[in-house]
Amino acid sequence: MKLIQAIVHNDDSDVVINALLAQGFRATRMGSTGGFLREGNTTIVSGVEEGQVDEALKIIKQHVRSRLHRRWPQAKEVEVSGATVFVINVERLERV
Ligand code: 2BA
Repeated sequence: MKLIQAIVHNDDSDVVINALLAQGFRATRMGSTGGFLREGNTTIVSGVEEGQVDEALKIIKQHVRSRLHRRWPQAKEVEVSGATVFVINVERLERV
């Protein structure tokens, strides 16, 4: 089993979660804050079988977009990716 941890823009989070759930995935949404921009984003956590990782990543990619962001008027623009995704090995999952 794998744990997908996807950091997405708040405005994309509903549509990503809905699309994952519609395809039978389970997911948890966590409010988070980017360390650099210090703005709210959403971390979506989903435990999936190894063979489902690619499908879940495809769904995430289909429902996010990158954005240019400027922290203050004089600052350089940065490109915030649609999703920053970690895929982590899960030793064990229990629902008791
Ligand atoms: P933030 O940390 O607020 O970063 C927002 C965007 O600012 C980044 O977009 C990147 O374009 C830029 N940025 C971040 N750190 C920078 C630095 N030290 N110098 C110059 N520019 C910098 P993304 O890379 O797409 O990241 C979007 C969000 O994903 C991040 O928000 C953070 O919440 C998370 N993230 C990205 N990489 C991560 C990592 N390696 N570990 C944990 N969280 C990460």
